[in-house]
Order: sequence, then C-alpha cells, then structure tokens
Amino acid sequence: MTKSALQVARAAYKPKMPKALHGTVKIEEGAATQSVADQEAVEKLFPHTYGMPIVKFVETTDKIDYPTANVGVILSGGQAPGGHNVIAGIFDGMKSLNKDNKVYGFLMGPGGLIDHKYQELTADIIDEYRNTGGFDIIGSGRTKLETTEQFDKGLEILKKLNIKALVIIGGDDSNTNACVLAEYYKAINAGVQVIGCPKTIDGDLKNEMIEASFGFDTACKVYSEVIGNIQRDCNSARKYWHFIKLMGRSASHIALECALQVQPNFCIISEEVEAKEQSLDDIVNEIATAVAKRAAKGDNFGTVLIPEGLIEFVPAIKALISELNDYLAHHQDEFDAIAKDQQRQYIISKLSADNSAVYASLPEGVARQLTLDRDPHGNVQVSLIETEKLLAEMVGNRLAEWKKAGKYAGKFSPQVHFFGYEGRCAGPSNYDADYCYSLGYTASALIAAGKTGYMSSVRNTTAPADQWIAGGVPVTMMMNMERRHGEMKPVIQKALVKLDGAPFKFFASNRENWAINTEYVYPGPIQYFGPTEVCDQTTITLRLEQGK
Ligand code: FBP
Repeated sequence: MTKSALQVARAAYKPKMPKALHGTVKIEEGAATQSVADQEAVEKLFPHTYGMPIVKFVETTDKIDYPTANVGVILSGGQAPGGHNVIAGIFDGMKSLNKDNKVYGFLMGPGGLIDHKYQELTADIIDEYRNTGGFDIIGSGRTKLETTEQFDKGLEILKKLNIKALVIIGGDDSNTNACVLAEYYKAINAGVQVIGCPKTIDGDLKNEMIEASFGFDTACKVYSEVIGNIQRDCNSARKYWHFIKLMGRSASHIALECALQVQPNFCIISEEVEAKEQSLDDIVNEIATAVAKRAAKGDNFGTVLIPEGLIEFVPAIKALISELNDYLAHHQDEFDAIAKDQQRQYIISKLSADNSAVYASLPEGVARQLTLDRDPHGNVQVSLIETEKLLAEMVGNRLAEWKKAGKYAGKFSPQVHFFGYEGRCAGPSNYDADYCYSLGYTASALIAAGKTGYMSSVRNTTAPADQWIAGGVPVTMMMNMERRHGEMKPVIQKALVKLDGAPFKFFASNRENWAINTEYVYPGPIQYFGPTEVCDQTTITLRLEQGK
C-alpha cells in the first residue's frame, strides 16, 4: 500500500483510553436489567441472556493469569470511520491478557463466518491499519446471520480455530443478530461468547448506556466541512440554492448534527415531519417560503439539508411502505415474475385504496425504489431515493406558481448534492480513533470476564478520555418487538431524534434566524494535530445531550 504523508504521520498516534484500561481490571456488576419494552416477549426469546447486569471495569492491583483465548472479529454492514481501531483495541487487549492469544478476522462480513473465509490478524497487519478509515483490513458485508444452519456452520470454524469469543462490530440489526447468536451458543453450550460493538455513522444506535455509535463523529465532521465549503461558495457567488441530502437511514441525527455545525438556511428533521403529520406539499411550502423571504432581501441563495430517510417519515408514505413491506414479504416471487413495465400497475392494483393512490402519485423512480432492492434486513434503501432532486424540483414549481400569482419575484437556481459514501471511510477523528480503540479494548475485557450477549460500552466521553467509563451492557436490555417482513421480531430499538431533546431544541430555537439571515459557520477539515479544543471536540449533539 502506498501511504500518504498524513497516513504515515497518523499511524504513530496513540489512542487515548479510559484510565482503568491501562492496567489490570476487575469487573463490577450492577443490578439485573430488563428490555426497554415488550419484556415478557423478549425474555421468552432470550431465556439464557435476558436480565443480565450492566457491568463496569475498574482498576485492580490483583494479579490475574488469563488462559489463552483466540478471538474472531466480524465487520458488519456499512463502513464507519474507526473500525480498524476497534480491531486494534481488541488485538492489543487480547495480547495484554495473554501474549499467545490470537485474533482472526472473518472476511467480507458475517458471510466470512458461514463460508469459513478468514485471516489471522498478526501484529504487522494490525500496525498497517491503526488510525486509518475504512473496513478494508478484512472487508465488510451485509449477510444477515439469522438461521441455526448458519450458526452451526459458523461454530464449525470457530471450533477448528479454537476461538472462544466472537466480536461483531455492527449497527442495530447486526447487534440484534449477535445477541440471537449469543443466546443460541449459550443454549447449546457451544463454549463461544459473542460480544457486540456499536458501529454506524447513522448515530441511531445509542441509548442511556451507549452514548454514540462510532463513526458518527467523523462522518458528520466530513459532511459539515464540505457543506461549510458550499455555504462559503454560495455566499460568494450568491446565485444558487443547494439541496443537500445526507446519509443516515431513517433517523435524522446526521442532518441535525450537520445543521448544528454549519447553521444552514433550512434543515428538515424527519422525526418532526412525522410528529406534525406533514405532507411533502407542506415541506415544499416551508422551503419555498424561506426562499421567498430571502429573495425579498435580495438573497437568492441558500442551503437546505435533507435527511436521506425523509420519505419514510411522511405519514402517507410511511403507511404505504408498511403495506408494501407486508405485501412483498408474502408475494415477492409473484412480484418478481411480473414484467418490469407492468410492476407499477401490479402494485397499484394490489394495495388498499389510500396507499394505492399515494403510490400512483409518486414519480416513477421513487415509486420503483419503494418496491425494489430492500437490504437483507428488509430496509428500503433510502440512500438510493433522490429526494434532493424531488424537493428541488417541487420547490421550483411552487415558486413558479407564486411568481405567476405575483407573490414572489426572486431567482431560483438549484444545485443538488448527496453526501454519504465520502464520509464513511474518512480517517477517524481523534474522538473516533480513541473511542473505537477503547471499545475494542473493552470488548477484550468482557471476553476475559466470560461475558456473552453484551455490547461493549464506553461512557462519559465528553470528559477527557482518562475519565471515560468502560463496561458492558446486555444487548437484550436495548430490545423491543417490531414488525419485520410481516412478522413480530425482537430488535434493538432504533434511536430517532428526540423532539424534546436538547440538540433538536437548540436547533429549533435558532432555525428562524438561520433561515432568513446568513449565519453560516465554516467548520473546516478534521484536524489531527494541534490544540485539543480544535482536535478533540465531540459532536455538538453529544455535548448538548450531556448538558455541556
Ligand atoms: P449501517 O447501518 O450498516 O451502518 O449503514 C450505514 C449506511 O451508510 C446508511 O446510512 C445508508 O443508508 C446505508 O449504509 C447504505 O448502504 P450501502 O452501503 O449498502 O449502500
């Protein structure tokens, strides 16, 4: 690999860790836990891993001898900055327990476990990837680990490699599956522990005990840098309205964090759209009103941030997607057999009257996307739906109507952008480099403590790293029952933007000013070297959530 100058310099960075992890640790166990909702149903499905306590690691002077234990690692789902540091943390943690421990990486996601494709991760390989972005050390994939055949097939290779614990680095769906696997291996006495690590740029895997999913910090900083640059460009030429869609699946955490960082003229928060039961038309009117007000001041330019999951939160479309999910879960083969040019008509004929009308009203491309290409977890691939174009076009049409009616006299020239993939493999910010390494190191401590069905947890991360708290949370504690593919399933509850939370409230109290006036902030690129107030900042979301 040819390395850039920055990559060479950055390799030497020593990630900061919670103080307790610098030496030998002992475990402190809290009280029994229960799932966030549907306790009875979740307990029934997880009889061996339900109700376990939250644990915390504290320093000890005791000398503990650990027997050898090999570990397997899987990177699951979309890339997120810092994944390599999680693996480096696991590696260093396991070696500190016993220098003969080995770490194996399963290749290209959970599929590598099932297909027995793996690689031993030795010190020289790990060193090549410290503090770098990407998941290319072993690759990632979206194969869903869900059947007992897959679990048994995985167990064959785990036994062959003498692997005592598997760490699954993934988002809410992958960690749900990790928990199902932990339960199964415990039930059959397989002798393999399963630990999860909270990954996803989307920021939607968080709760009381998991402050953030790794990668969110870096991805938002990358997007905010570029949005800031666009804002400076548009404030210089003063002739374009930029419609910027931001990745992040259903939740609007990324859009909100970027809005807090750059202070755009408009930012849609999907969760608010749902709460206010807004239609696409309402949203278009709101944006067009902001455009018209700025035009009245002579400012025919601006920025609009759009969360990629927006379309799913417009109540009429949400109801449509839910009926489509149920329908296609039972009639996928029938649907696939219909000629492509007949599929739209076929769906229109099968849906209830209301949903059929909404479906028929959508532009061809958007309608098609709602019926096709679900990911293996059954999610509509919202990143493929071009809402930024849809909105730019609809706002343009609305302004043209207003112009005709003499209500608007400005110029409207839109530009559209989608920021997603460019942020997922960026070199991790100091926050993500430190957080990820600590998560990995904590996973090794959970393994040493014999835990299974736990997610690695590092808290208090707005304080300096030596005050961070390392521990573990039972995955069942985060679960509830949700309808997936037409059936009720136990899943980790997704964290959406809370409309009564401090980050949204801060945004809401400033947005009117940001809409009409030009209050842009230009955050600039992530800094790795320099003063701590420049290099070690957390996201504004996390700071506000923690009242700082
Ligand atoms: P994860 O939940 O797997 O972390 O996915 C993150 C994400 O980047 C989403 O924001 C986006 O909708 C999706 O992946 C895109 O998926 P793909 O990489 O398969 O195109």
